[in-house]
Amino acid sequence: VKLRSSLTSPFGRKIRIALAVTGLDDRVELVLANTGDPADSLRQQNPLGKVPTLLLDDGSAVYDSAVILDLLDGLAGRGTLIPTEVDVRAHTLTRAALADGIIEAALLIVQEGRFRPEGAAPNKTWIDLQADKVTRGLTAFEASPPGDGTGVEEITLACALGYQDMRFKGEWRASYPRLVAWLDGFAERVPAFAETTPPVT
Ligand SMILES: N[C@@H](CCC(=O)N[C@@H](CS)C(=O)NCC(=O)O)C(=O)O
Repeated sequence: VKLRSSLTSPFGRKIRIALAVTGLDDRVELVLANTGDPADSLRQQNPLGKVPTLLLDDGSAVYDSAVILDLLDGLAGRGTLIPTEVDVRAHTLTRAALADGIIEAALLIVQEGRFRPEGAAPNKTWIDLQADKVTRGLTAFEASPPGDGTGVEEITLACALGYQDMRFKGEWRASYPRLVAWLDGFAERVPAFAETTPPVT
């Protein structure tokens, strides 16, 4: 089994942490992908050309990160990463979706800059629309931080906060003290969090 990802993708980081948490990491080889390279086989493996993409031994691909996490949960024993009880599961997956949405909005801000034509002004309307999603999302988590679990909700939020650290100089830390404390605790419980810190790019 191969994991196509980059060292900077926050969605890929979710999978790398989940592999460590479930102990499935020795069954999966990380094969770096360059999403910007049309010649990278990633686009054949996943028509969307996105990471993370998991390649199974039969050659089939599993994506996106939420689906990969569901597969890992099944392989590790149902309930390891995602609760099985119907209502708890829906609420936990909603919180994970909120954390995913925080990552997505932050990524859209980064991409606005990356794909902005030379000399063009920043698209403030777009940036504000996305930044407000991040603010509202982090405010919601600050009001009720996750507990001390290591499941889909906690892993996804940790990656969302880690992405804020990487791309926005950790500015979130001044406004969300409970999340700072929560992330410190998560990092202590889950060594894979520090081990997957993105390289400075
Ligand atoms: N919903 C997807 C999002 C994955 C995603 O957006 N990955 C980014 C890197 S962080 C990517 O591959 N971007 C390249 C592209 O969209 O062409 C997931 O959870 O896996």
